[in-house]
Amino acid sequence: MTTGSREPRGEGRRFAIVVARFNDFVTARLARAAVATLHEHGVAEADVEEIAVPGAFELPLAARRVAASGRFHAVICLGAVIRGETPHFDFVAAECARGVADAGRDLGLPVIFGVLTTDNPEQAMDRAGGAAGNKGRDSALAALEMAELLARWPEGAR
Ligand code: INI
Repeated sequence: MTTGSREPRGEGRRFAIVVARFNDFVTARLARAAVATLHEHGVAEADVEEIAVPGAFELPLAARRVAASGRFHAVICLGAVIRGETPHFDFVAAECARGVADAGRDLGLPVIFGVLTTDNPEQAMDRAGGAAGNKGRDSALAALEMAELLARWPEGAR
């Protein structure tokens, strides 16, 4: 038997969306889709809070603080790291991915990695409502599903 829902409901649950301003021509589209998806699944307007940070590198610290507040059932991190001429991309992308994963594990809360890492702006736009879907929507669905899963599997004694 497999449990877990592809159509998770969000009534009564609260979500934070931490979104990087860097490459906001992409990240604004991710955030819009994430908010819309949460509402489509029953999350009330007052139960979604958007928090902006300068860039993807700042997502882990902000997500950790927001998750630690105890006010949310999941935190969704959104960003777009687009490869340039320098190795900066690799540092930002790697630190962001590791930091977001650590925040979720350390705090025992779903902290969703909705950060695009692409070679160019076209690939990013494709994944922000273009031909390849919208990472913001996918991230909201992951947050809803994980919030539901953790409600079903509360922390045990060990
Ligand atoms: N931040 C991003 O979110 N995406 C990028 O593509 C990016 N690049 O390529 O530089 C980026 N850099 C800024 C970084 O996230 C920090 O905000 C900055 O280094 C200050 O700590």
